[in-house]
Amino acid sequence: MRSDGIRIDVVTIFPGLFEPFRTTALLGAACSAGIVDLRLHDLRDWTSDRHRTVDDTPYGGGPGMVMRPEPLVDAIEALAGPRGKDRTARVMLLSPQGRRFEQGWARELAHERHLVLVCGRYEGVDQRVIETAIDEEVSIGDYVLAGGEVAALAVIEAVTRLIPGVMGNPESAETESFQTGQLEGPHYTRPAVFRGFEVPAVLRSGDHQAIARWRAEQARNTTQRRRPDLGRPAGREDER
Ligand code: JCQ
Repeated sequence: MRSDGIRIDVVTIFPGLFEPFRTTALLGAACSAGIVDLRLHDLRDWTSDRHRTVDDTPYGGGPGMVMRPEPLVDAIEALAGPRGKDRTARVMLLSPQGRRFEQGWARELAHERHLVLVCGRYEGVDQRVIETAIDEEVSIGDYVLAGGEVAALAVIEAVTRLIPGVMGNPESAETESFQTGQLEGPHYTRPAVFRGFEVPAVLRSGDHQAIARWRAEQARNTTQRRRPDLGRPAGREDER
């Protein structure tokens, strides 16, 4: 791995789900270039019974199954060591009960050297895993997934695209939505007329100042209409 890169270990019962993301597009290139060291681990490798069992019935009854603590804690400690001040990795459990994942958190994680993402399945993981081995629980939104894998992929993509050298164009990561705290306005490419709909004339005018002003206004309007909860960029609190 490159010395400024990031190592991301994923613990999952479905490591194959991550393969196309590890080998395709910008993340695939970043892995090949050694900027991102994405390591997939099959949780069942830390089981010791003949059936490689990762789940069991819930104490107290109820529907579904719960993930057994032993394989999860063994896996996490093998990858990150015991929880405590000597641990250098951040061990995160994807969970609807977690703190909401946002761009600011992605920006922070992009500076880390080592993440361990733990994917639960079934009804959840035994609470003692969270208390003994997990550093933080992460939610990507208020809905329930069948497992943590899709949520882990969202975190991996949001974090790694911010690492210098991962995006094709280092500028576009900066100017995009949320980096500015606003939504973006519309984008256009050729043809100049599509099914009778024209590209706004200002974008074809060559007047870069006018284009920048128009884009800023579009971003402001889109944000105000669709996401009035998003604050204006710093220093623009008095504008309407
Ligand atoms: C993450 N928003 C929703 C599903 C159990 C930890 O146990 C479980 C984890 C999951 C996956 O996470 C989510 C999720 N953010 O569903 C079931």
